[in-house]
Amino acid sequence: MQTGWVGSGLRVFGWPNLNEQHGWTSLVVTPDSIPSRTRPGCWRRPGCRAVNAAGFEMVTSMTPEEAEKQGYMPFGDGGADNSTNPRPRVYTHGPCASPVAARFVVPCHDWRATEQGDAIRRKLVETALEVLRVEGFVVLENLMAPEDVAPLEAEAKWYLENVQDGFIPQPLRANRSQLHLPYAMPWASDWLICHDLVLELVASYVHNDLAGGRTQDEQQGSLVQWLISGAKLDWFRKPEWGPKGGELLDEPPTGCTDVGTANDIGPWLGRVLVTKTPPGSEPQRHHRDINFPGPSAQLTVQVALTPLSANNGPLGYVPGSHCMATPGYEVVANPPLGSLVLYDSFTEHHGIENHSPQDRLAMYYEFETRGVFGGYTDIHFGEKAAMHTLAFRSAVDPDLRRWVACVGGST
Ligand SMILES: O=C(O)CCC(=O)C(=O)O
Ligand SMILES: [Fe+2]
Repeated sequence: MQTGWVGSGLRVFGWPNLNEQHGWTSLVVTPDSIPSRTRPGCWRRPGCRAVNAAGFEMVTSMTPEEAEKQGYMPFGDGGADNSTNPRPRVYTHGPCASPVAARFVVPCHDWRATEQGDAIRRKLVETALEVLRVEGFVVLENLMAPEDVAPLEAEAKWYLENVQDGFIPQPLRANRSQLHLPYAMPWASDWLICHDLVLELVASYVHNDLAGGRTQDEQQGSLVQWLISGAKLDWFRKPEWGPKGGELLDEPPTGCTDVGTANDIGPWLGRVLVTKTPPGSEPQRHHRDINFPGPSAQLTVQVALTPLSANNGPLGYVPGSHCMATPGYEVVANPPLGSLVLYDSFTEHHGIENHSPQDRLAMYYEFETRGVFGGYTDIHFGEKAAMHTLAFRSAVDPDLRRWVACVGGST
């Protein structure tokens, strides 16, 4: 645990408790209150620590079979939420839909009926960006044609049941698993991974470049400054919080993403995965997918492949938690097929229980700035997965970077 003096003379003990309400003047934490990450949590043995050159704790990379042999559990304990006091939930859709949840949903059906540059599209971009910035996630309802998305579920099912050589399914919290998708049809379709609305939102939203060239301690120090300053997203646009030149920026260490180059800022495509939540899966613990370098550094896109219902394993999000709000309830996003959910990976969320008799499958892809610690090694998803990651990036990044150049600095 780090201790230190920062800013206006406040004593800050480690990383403030991200899960509890706190005032700006009393940031006292214990190691237990540091939220654990999802992705780097695979195969963790208590007491066994290895850190990379930026000071981030690495996890063990191995196959699920090896892990079982050695008695490792995903996330140390499986990652299910055993709390007896769950947060109240509101639902965006279905029979339990609540009017309270309407503000997280942007109806995007009209996107398909209009052209680039149309005023309707401009309005949709503005509205979705505002929801994302204020709430830390946004539901893009009916953005894609359900008939285009529907066939993907069977494709994903086949792919999960016929794991290809060089790919390894890896566990997530509470019985879920994840497999890297191949750069092949239908996953490589433009309408799926290069959607103009998604890319413009990513380019406009993702602007936290703190991770570039900084150690974990440096990122933590900066993030405390951010908290003290009032936790506003635009703080990260200040030039002093841009990437820091040096070896860590030139060659991000293992576990930190090497997207982009040392001379560029803003987002790039990370990985493209499919996630399975089997029937009977328990709710996950609330978590952030990344802790450092805070919000607007990584944005995840969820494309549900199985139609979501209230209890077949959709995700619950804590609105405003990317900027440290703790509203005391969560929003379960269960929109119709063809909808997307975009969430800041720093927003608190969790997969909720799957009480249906079927697997719930979803595609995820994320966008991130250089240096963000995700904890993955290149071989985590199998020795061939990295090659497919690169192929996805070469397809998506040129379009994305055009958007970055176009909207650069927008708020
Ligand atoms: O259940 C899922 O689809 C993903 C849940 C999740 O948030 C995670 O494992 O990080
Ligand atoms: Fe997650």
